[in-house]
Amino acid sequence: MFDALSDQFNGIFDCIRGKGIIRDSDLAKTLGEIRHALLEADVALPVVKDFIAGVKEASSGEEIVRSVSAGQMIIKIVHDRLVALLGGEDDASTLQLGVSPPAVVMLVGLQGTGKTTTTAKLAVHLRDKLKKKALLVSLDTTRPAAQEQLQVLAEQAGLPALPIVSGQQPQDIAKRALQAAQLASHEVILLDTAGRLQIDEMLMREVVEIKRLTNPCETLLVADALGGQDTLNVAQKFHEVLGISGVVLSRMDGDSRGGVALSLRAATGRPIKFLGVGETINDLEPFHPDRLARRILGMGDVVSLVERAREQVSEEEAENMAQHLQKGLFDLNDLAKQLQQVRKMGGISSIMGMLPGIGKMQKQLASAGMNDRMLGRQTAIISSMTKQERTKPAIIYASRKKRIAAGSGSSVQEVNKLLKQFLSMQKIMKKMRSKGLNSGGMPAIDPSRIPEELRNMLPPR
Ligand SMILES: Nc1nc2c(ncn2[C@@H]2O[C@H](COP(=O)(O)OP(=O)(O)OP(=O)(O)O)[C@@H](O)[C@H]2O)c(=O)[nH]1
Ligand SMILES: [Mg+2]
Repeated sequence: MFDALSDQFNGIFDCIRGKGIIRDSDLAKTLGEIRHALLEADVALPVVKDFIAGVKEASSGEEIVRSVSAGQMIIKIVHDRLVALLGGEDDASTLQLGVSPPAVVMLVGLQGTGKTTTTAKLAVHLRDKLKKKALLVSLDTTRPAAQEQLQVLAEQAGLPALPIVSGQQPQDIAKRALQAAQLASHEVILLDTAGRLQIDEMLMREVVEIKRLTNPCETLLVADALGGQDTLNVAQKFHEVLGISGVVLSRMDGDSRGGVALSLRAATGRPIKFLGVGETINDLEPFHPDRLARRILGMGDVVSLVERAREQVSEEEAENMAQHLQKGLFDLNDLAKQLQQVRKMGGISSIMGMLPGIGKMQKQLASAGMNDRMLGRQTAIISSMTKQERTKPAIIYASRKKRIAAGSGSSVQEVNKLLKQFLSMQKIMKKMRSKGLNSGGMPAIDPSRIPEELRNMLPPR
């Protein structure tokens, strides 16, 4: 996500970071480079112009360009402007559900943008993160088997869906959904609607009518991040006709250059609330402008990283690991567990992307073979060892190495490399222990070690 843009910003900032006085010509050059980077990321031209004008105005003051840390101040200005461009400080992903239940959330959008998938993803999000019970309802009577598609997703995720009554019209299904939700005390109703071509007046009229009937708290447009300028036009049109409250941007896992995400707010005046980042029902991320801006600018996103660690690694698991390590018992089972934790948290590149100032190092690590494939291979190597070998790696001599290599589809060199890596980790753990430091498995998940200002930003456990 945003890799190319992030690389460009890193390069641009490297040139000004340590600078004291910034001359007008330096500022003009920096602004030119930012403009170029944004255009290359497919950000809409008027948005780019506005952005550059805003940064220029804020940076031109005498007190900034002549200050001792002019470079840093300009970086801060770009950051703040980027946050504003993405939707401001507000936590946009908070759904407005504050009416007497059931709160209706309606999803609309062009054909194939991901409405049905997003409906299921949102229900999972509501259930798992907000502890709210949502009823899934498909109003798509246009495409064959569309209602069944939602039903299947609901079943897979163990979510309630409104039973299908064949032949019923969308308006009638919506009314039935309202009654059913009241009876079964569902707090939220998620309405998946039929995909439409923009020009399809009849289908447009249908959503307007359904909106009038159900009075949704949220009318979310599901838009495709890969659609470029078309996506922006569609969003404007939907907003004009229907009045949307926010956008879910799907396919952010594809090779979107980020332009749509950066232009949508300016184009519609409506916030992006969630990002779709894959095809499974868990692939939905709340949209946080400030965190995303930091990621784009290579400043890291430690808050999301800590949250992800909390979600993926239970407190008990972390506690067990820490105790084990404190006793100086770091063995290959522990290494396997740590590799697995890294994978659960999205893999090396995803974690690296969230750490501050890691841009260049990420490339070096990747070229040294530190990547997610390596994680998989190392896990396979450890799985091919016997229980005894894992707790006592010292017994692994040549013939055992050969067997392990064959069993894991790797080479003896790779087994050697892993063992060497393990030994140096073990040494570090021992050293830390002798110095009385807690070497704990995943430092990020021990709340007492998170700086207070970060802790305050986290949701309660
Ligand atoms: N990679 C990726 N694929 C997605 C994402 N969201 C949806 N898809 C895929 O896009 C395809 C279409 O998704 P649907 O949810 O059926 O789209 P829809 O808008 O309901 O389509 P219609 O009802 O036909 O208009 C499916 O194959 C989904 O798995 C996403 O965030 N990333
Ligand atoms: Mg659909």
